[in-house]
Amino acid sequence: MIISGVNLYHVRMPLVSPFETSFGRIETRDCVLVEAHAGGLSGFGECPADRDPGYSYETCDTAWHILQDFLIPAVLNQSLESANDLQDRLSMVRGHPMAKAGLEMALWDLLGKSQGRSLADMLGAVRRRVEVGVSVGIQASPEALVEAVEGYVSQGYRRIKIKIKPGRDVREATAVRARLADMRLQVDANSAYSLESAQALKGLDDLHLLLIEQPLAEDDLWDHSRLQAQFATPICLDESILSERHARQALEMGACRVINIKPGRVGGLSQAIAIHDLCYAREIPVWCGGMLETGVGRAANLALAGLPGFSLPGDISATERYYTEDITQEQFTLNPDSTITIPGGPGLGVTVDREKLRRYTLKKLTMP
Ligand code: NPQ
Ligand code: MG
Repeated sequence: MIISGVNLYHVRMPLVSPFETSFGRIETRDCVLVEAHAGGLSGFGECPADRDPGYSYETCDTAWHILQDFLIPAVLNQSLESANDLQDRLSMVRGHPMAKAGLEMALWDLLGKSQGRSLADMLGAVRRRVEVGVSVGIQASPEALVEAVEGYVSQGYRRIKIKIKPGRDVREATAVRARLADMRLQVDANSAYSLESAQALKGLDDLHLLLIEQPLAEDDLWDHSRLQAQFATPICLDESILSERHARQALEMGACRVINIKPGRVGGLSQAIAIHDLCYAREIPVWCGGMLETGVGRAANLALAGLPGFSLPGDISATERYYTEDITQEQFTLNPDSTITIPGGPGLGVTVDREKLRRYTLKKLTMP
């Protein structure tokens, strides 16, 4: 497979409602879409960097620069038979995992289309539908949060994650638990606490949560291991885990008991699979995170979550939870059992709607 050309699209899509986390609030979602051409086929990938460096240091503009000036030149007109071939070509770029992940995903889509195989099949998925939950942003009050959560429960979601930050944590989680005694419930702090300020979270330990996600800084495995020793509830790491090596070290250190896997954060689907395989062999539960993806990234997340070790519901909600209209012809819907069906067509199994892509594109680049 020889990639003869690549298009980049900086896309901005309006959200159904604002999404607030400990690092900020957004009303529109930006991302970079990568379209790679080979042998008359076109493959799409999604780089889930945001406009601002809140979740990670990468932004749409840094990803654009790294893709345009380093990653795409390294793969154009090279013979690539696998994601590993591609990653070998990209290994001279330090960091920038989301930029790499977008390009790798486009290659997987091309490989699948050329072989007539679905991504789920190529990755080793063992199911056709995956259990999913919903991530609920910080709301104006605990009452407003309970109301928002109940709305999602009535739509059929059977696992709820609430975003927390200092001062907006135990009271919020307690209010949701009081209303939903048996709901699978978890919280995500997006790195907003220190070992000291996280003492305020002790009350969470009585709420039968599935997990507490990323309470401390992304570069702080050690304090996570000290915090985990103080909590019965499993700590789950998200931002801290950028590679299989990080995952192994975090587990060996006791910094977490669960891992959230996102292809973008770890540099691509191939590294996501490596982390899955490590955790599966050690019987460590993993689940697929979400980055408010378009239909392109959502399709890849669904295929990944089909692997056998994904034993907890993913942050892969129905399209309508985030967008009134997506740039793919396919819109993902929630099945009555809180699952979403993995696409079965070749590659990602989605078709980008060219007219909608044009409508939401701020900037386009064609290489060479
Ligand atoms: C998480 N995702 O698990 C992330 C947070 C996240 C679904 O909670 C723009 C603005 C992009 C905010 C991507 C969910 C974002 C964002 C991810 C938040 O930590
Ligand atoms: Mg998270």
